[in-house]
This record gives sequence, structure tokens and C-alpha cells, in this order.
Amino acid sequence: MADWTPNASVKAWVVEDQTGGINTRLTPGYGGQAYDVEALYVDYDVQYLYLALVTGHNPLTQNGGNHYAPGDFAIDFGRNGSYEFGLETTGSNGKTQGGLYVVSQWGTGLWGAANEGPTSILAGDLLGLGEMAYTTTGVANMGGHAADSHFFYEARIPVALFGTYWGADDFGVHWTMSCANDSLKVDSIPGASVPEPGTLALLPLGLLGMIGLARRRRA
Ligand SMILES: [Ca+2]
Ligand SMILES: [Ca+2]
Ligand SMILES: [Ca+2]
Repeated sequence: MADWTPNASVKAWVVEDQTGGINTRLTPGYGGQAYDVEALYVDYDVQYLYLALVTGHNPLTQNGGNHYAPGDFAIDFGRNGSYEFGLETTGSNGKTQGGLYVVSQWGTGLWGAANEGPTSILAGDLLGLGEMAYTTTGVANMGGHAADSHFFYEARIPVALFGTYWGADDFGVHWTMSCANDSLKVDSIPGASVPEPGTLALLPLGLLGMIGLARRRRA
């Protein structure tokens, strides 16, 4: 599990490392390593919300045939299953990459929304810009399956963009791809009203922090 441990103590994170070929079942769908959502990290300080993701799904994957594009980060204040906000990861559906949206319509995957959560932002209003980056070259030697490829997303969002939601309630963060063959949700995040003084970004920007996980393993 050391490969998945973040560089510093984060507010919340979850790991589900799977593997296999395209016909290997994940939860709820199939796709093996190519659709494996492996680790999701959440942290915040007084200025920013930080998100990071490790997945076997190549961010360059486009919708078509049996291929499905990445989804967006979905944020549920109140942890009641209604995802009020979304961070656009790739700039699909006419949305701005790195934009924080108040979402009026989420895409759904292939397996029923109750099983998979939201996929991509389909409609909503742009509130402002965060920062969003991802890798497109697979990194091996992570987790229990050394030959598998891993890709990384990192984002930071000014907490001011959440308005009165921020600090008023607990929240959860979810990510999956357009088919929702595999997904992760970080839940039970402590209420944002009590940030720890002096806590800085656990996950340095520009993907340096997460890539550091893999390099530490290889070293
Ligand atoms: Ca895996
Ligand atoms: Ca997984
Ligand atoms: Ca909600």
C-alpha cells in the first residue's frame, strides 16, 4: 500500500487497485486496468481545495466504439447524493478545462446512476477557474501489478468559488469515466469550517506530488 500513500497527511483518500484485461470485471462494469480507478485524494486549506486521482484510464481516451472518455470531478455538499459542483477535467462537452461549474445536468454511465454516480458535466454555469492537469504517459511499477500503466490528475480550486456551501457542511468527491465501469468516492470529509491552521498543499501542484509517489517506488 505504500505506493498509494500520499506525501503528507491528507484530509481523506481511498484506494481500490484492480487489474486485468479489457474483459475483467471491475465494479460495476468491465475494462480491467484500462478502466481501473485506483486512488482518489482530497485536501484543502484556507485558500484551495486540492484533488488528485490515479487511474489506469488514459485521459486521452475518446468516446467511440467500446472506448469511453474521462469524466469530471463531482462534488457533493451534504453528502446526500446530489452533486452540486463539478470540475471539468478535459474540456469536453464545450466546457472549460479547469472550470468549476454549478451543475444542472450530469452525464450517466452504463450501469444505472445509483451504482455509479455522475460521469461528465453536461450542463451548468461556469463559476470560475481552478487549475487542472493530467499525465498522458503511463507510469508502471505502482501497486500490486508492476506492468500496469497509471495516469495522474491533479487539480486545485479556490474555495471562494463554492460560496456559502464551503464551510457549511461536509462534502464528498467522486470520479469516474463516461461509462462508469469503475469509480471512486472519497466520503466523510470533515466539515470545511474547521481547516487546520498552517496546513498547506499535501499534493504539490503540477502533478509533482503524485508522480513523486511512483518515483519513490522505483528509486
Ligand atoms: Ca490497478
Ligand atoms: Ca479500482
Ligand atoms: Ca449535495
